[in-house]
Parts: sequence; C-alpha cells; structure tokens
Amino acid sequence: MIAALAGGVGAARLLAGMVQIADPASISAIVNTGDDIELHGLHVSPDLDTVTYTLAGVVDPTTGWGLAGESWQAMDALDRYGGQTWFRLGDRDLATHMFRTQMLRDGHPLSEVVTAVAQAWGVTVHLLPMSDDPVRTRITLASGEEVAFQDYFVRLRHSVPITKVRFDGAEQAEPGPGVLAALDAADAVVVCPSNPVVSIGPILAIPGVRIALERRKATVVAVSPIVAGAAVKGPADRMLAELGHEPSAVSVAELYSSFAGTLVIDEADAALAPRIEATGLRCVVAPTIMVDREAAAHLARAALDAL
Ligand code: FO1
Repeated sequence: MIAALAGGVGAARLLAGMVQIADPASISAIVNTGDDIELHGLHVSPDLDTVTYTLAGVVDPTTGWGLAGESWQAMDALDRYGGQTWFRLGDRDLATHMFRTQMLRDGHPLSEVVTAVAQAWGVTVHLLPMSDDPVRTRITLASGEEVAFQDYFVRLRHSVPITKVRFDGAEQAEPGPGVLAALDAADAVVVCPSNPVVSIGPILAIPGVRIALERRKATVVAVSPIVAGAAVKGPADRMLAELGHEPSAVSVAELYSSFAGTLVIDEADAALAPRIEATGLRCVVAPTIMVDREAAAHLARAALDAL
C-alpha cells in the first residue's frame, strides 16, 4: 500500500507514472484542497481535478489542468457581461464543478464528491481530500494585501512578491476520511514533487498529518520539485526565496527533514547531496524531469526503491 501527498500538476504526473508500476487500487493520494475556490456559485477543487483528470488520461496536456479538447462557450458568453473569466473554466470542466456543488449542497462531504467523480472517470487510485473541512491558502503580498490563492496564482499570474502564507481553517480542520489510516497503513509514503509551501504545506497543516509522518519517517520519501534552483513548473522557487529560503533542493530537505527520511533529487543537483544529507535526509539522485509517462514511471520506481 502506498500513500502519496499530492498537490497539482507535478504530483499528478508522478502518480500517472506510479500507476504503471503499482496496482492503482493500492495507492491512496492525499490531495491538497487549499487551492479550492468558489466562483460563479460553484466550488472548484483544482488539485483534486488535476489529479483525477491526469489519472483518467483526459487532462489538457499543454496546461496540465482542465480537460483536453475543451470548448470555452460559457467563458466567451460570460465575457459579454464582463463576468469573471480570469479563471478559465472549460465547458465540460464546468460540469464537474456543477456536480460537485450540487452534491455539497445536498450535504455530501467533499470526500464523497471526490469518490463519485473519480469513479465516473474510471480512476481506481483512492483520492482523499486532505480534509472535508474548508481550508483556504491565503497569500500576503509585499504590498501588505492578503489575497486568496487563485488570485495570487492565476489572476496576478504569481508575478508579485509575497511575504507570508497561511492556511485559513487548518487548525480547526479534521483530516479527511481515510487520511490518517492511509498514512499509518502504507508500506511507503511518497511526498510528490509539488510546491512545498502551498501544495504540501496545507496538507502538513492538517492536525495529525505531520505527526503521522514523523512516526514513520524512515519510510517517507520525497521528490524535490526544485531542480537546479528552479521550479519545474510554477512559482515554488520564487516563493521559497521570498519567504527567506534558498531556492534549492537543500531548502526542500530542510523543510521536510522532520518527517521524511529520503529526498530524491535530480542529477543536475547531484553536487548538493552532501548538504542535503547534512540535514539528516538520505539523498538519492535520479532523473526527476517527467517528460513523459515512462519517465514518470521510472521516477516513481526510483522513489519507491529508495526506501
Ligand atoms: N491555472 C491558470 O494558470 N489559469 C487558469 O485559468 C486556470 C484555471 C483552472 C481551472 C480549473 C482547474 O482545475 C485548474 C485551473 N488552473 C488554472 C490551475 C490551477 O490554478 C493550479 O493547478 C492549482 O491551483 C495550483 O496547483
């Protein structure tokens, strides 16, 4: 049994590799919900949808989110009214948010929505929201203004410096159904190559999660999302720097060293291995750029073999 901590695109790609070397039904992915957003009266869960669509083989391959071959009639029609179209919701993607919103309104927890959506797409990996309770990542910009995650990430194109990140609601949130059980029962826990601050951070902020990992640290392996000082995708390197960390795999090791036993880094960072091992983590060097599913499968294999 494998448990994975997952954010969006990088995690989804690794999981798409992992299902090629392990039985999908033996994998439980604990997914970040701090990016969730209410828009047009709909509840959107970007990381859960990115993981679901990627595992279903229907994700848009260029963006890594949303559905391939989408039409944008609703967004175009909304433009007529000057409505909010900065967060692009394709016509078929909208059905996911409509369905999720109705299930939530009918009193079903997010975890039941996730199971229904995953089943509808034939995804057999167990997808577990980190919590059924609302947790929202809030970003304080250098201007002092605090904004919601998607406002920072999409509306402002994460092109503004930040000074603080917090996870509103995390202290009061319960781990989602099956989350702690998966972390206790798994033979291996894989921390996917997602943004350590805003994708893995919210999951660790859920009461009980960090301690569950610390208890089994030796069988927790993380894959660095930072390669040669840069994020493979997104603003993780800049966020680390703006929050006072060196934008490198060494900072990832320092952030993870209390609950992970091993960090997989890219060959480009091989020279950092001594500094990473000085943080207490074992360091494994492997190709970590997932150019295709085969590369993702090899990376998943390398991560699991590291334990
Ligand atoms: N990212 C963008 O950069 N622009 C968008 O318009 C956008 C829309 C969107 C719609 C649904 C969805 O599931 C994800 C979407 N994303 C978009 C990606 C999303 O902001 C990120 O994947 C995560 O929140 C960060 O991992």
